[in-house]
Amino acid sequence: MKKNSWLVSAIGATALALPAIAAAQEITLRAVSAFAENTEYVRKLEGFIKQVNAEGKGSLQINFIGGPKAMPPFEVGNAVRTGVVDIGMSTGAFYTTIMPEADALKLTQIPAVELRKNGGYELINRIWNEKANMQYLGRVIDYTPFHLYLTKKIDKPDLTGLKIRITPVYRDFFQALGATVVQTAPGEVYTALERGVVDGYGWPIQGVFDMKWEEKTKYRVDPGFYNAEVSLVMNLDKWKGLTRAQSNLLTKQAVALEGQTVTWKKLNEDDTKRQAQAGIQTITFDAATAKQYYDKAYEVGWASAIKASPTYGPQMKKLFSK
Ligand code: 173
Repeated sequence: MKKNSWLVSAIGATALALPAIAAAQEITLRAVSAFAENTEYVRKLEGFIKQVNAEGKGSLQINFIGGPKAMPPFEVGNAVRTGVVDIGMSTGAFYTTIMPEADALKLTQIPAVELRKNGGYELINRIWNEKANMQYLGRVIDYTPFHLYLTKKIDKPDLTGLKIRITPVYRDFFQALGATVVQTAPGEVYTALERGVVDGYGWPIQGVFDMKWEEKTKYRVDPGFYNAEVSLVMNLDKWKGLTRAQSNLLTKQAVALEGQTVTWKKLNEDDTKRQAQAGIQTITFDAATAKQYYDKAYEVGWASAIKASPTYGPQMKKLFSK
């Protein structure tokens, strides 16, 4: 009885909604971010969503659910894989439990715009499709190195006796330099510094101020290394269910977003100055030591990527390196 009356009213509602049949075909994708709402990453994501929603009226809309308050950062990848959400903005380091290859995007030495042309994106999507049930849509940040930030001074690249906050991005490199490592989400860095649980942390050159880490940071070690990666990924089944017009719109706006990644150069310069103004001192090494430090980051990074993925590691190295 109940079921039938529901059916009848459902039919009634459909009949009433008939004039709006075109609107009924519009789909709304749910997006989450592994990074907090007040970051530049989310500002870029919001710009992307605004463009998609403006152009996708009647066809495709994106609803931004939120950042780490809505979903723990290290769970975003899996939520995209399983379809709990449709689109995630995250970094490969946050979903290495799905596939170790994800973290290799930090090793790209050529910008995303070129990876779209040299076969890099085909390889990425072969891997992301096959191993993570994800479509890789595009990169949000480029041209941006990671750095080691410290509360204690060092005079050579030796981290013996220091506890450093990491994610998989920095693990092998900092361990190779002798550090004891502690993995945390970005949201836990401030407290870890405050309580002396860590003597430093890895982070890109930009964004230290978003969570007030300058209050607890005394030194930045130069040079930076790797290429910070934050990207948009989408559930593969959802992607395959899109019409050509819908998927083209997402690709077009992802390409447009990548076209804007040059703005990171300016953002990075601004934050470098701001760090100095905030009293963060720079630790540098002599030229030969600096080169060794930088080269070691890549040596260790690729060695571990290839060990974790003997098939795809070498292919990624070939296409991602200068
Ligand atoms: O949390 C991190 O330090 C991290 O892995 C990361 C990756 C890309 C951008 C910013 C942070």
